Amino acid sequence: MLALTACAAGHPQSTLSTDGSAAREILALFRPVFWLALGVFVIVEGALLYAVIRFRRRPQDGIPLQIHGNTPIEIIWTIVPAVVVVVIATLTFRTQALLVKQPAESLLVRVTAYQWWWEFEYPQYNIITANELHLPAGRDVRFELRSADVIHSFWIPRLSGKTDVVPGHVNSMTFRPDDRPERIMLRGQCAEFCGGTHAMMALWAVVEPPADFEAWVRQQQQPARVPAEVSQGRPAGVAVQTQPSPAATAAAQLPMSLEARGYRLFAEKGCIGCHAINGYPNAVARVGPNLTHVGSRQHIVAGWLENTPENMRRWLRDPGAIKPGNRMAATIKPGTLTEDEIAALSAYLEALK
Ligand code: HEC
Ligand SMILES: [Cu+2]
Repeated sequence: MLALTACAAGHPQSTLSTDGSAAREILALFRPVFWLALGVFVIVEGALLYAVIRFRRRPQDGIPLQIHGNTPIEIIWTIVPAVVVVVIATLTFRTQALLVKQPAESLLVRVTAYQWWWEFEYPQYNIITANELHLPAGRDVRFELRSADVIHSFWIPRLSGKTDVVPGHVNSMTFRPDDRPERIMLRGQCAEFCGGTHAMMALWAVVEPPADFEAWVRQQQQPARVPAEVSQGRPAGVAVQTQPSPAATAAAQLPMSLEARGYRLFAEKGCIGCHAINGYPNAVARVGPNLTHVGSRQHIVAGWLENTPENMRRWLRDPGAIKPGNRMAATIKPGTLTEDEIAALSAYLEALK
């Protein structure tokens, strides 16, 4: 079973096929250390097996020859391991020095780990998103790693080694995703046990050509979409209209779309107590993921579910069944939302492209 895991299609989390500078440096260290270790293993275990078989006790044997010490052998088994250790240490220090090198100019991403999801902030672009990390191919990226609660570990195996995310301390990580013409999705995972559903604290890194990244940035910088009926005058706490326009009066007489009802429910059901949506009045909380463009993400719930209307409804129906103990489940329980409200909220959220 263990050997079969090596056959995983596409090696989603393999450190042996790399897509970034830091992962490649680490692999370049891993290879010689692995072969050295294998050599030591074969020699030591081989000598042991040989001795056990060749000098095993036979019926006619008495007490074997008693000896004490052997200076040449002792010198050899002190010097050889010392040389091996010096070689490994030299290679390791070289790699470490490469990994902490700060590029002159880089994209800055502030990562905040929460139980059990990831927030990504791009201060140079004024973007906050969650669980889906967009990176331009061929550009240096520097990460500032912070924790909102307990110790986590940030790890995208094909891009870099893991770095602990420690409360009260800012760690950093730097690497450059390989330049490539097409867009790739790489899975990442929290690598430090952080509570009940730590195993479900994943993320997806989307490495894309610079032009695609710029387009993504422009899209993420837009405020969230407001459903037509709301923006055309159905009041939702946005603007006070003393003299409704004829268009607004006409709009007010139409039945509301699912999306527009979802928009209203987002405040009415208390979602704004935990989630931010840029452009939505008073939705600024950072207890849960920023939902401004949640509809544009390929996954929801920290990389765990594909972002489909059906999965969105499943999540809203009973978040605790999918991720036991998560903070949303403390408020949103089975039955908190009716099926009708779930459909409306899901329609609204999925439209937030
Ligand atoms: C008590 C705080 C809280 C409330 C109230 C709350 N949420 Fe959440 N929500 C969270 C947290 C925390 C997560 C992250 C869960 C995880 O992945 O571990 C989350 C995740 C989500 C996600 C998945 C986002 C993603 O990108 O992974 C959606 C969608 C969502 N909430 C919608 C809603 C809606 C709609 C409501 C109102 C009906 C709501 N939430 C109410 C805290 C809350
Ligand atoms: Cu974790």
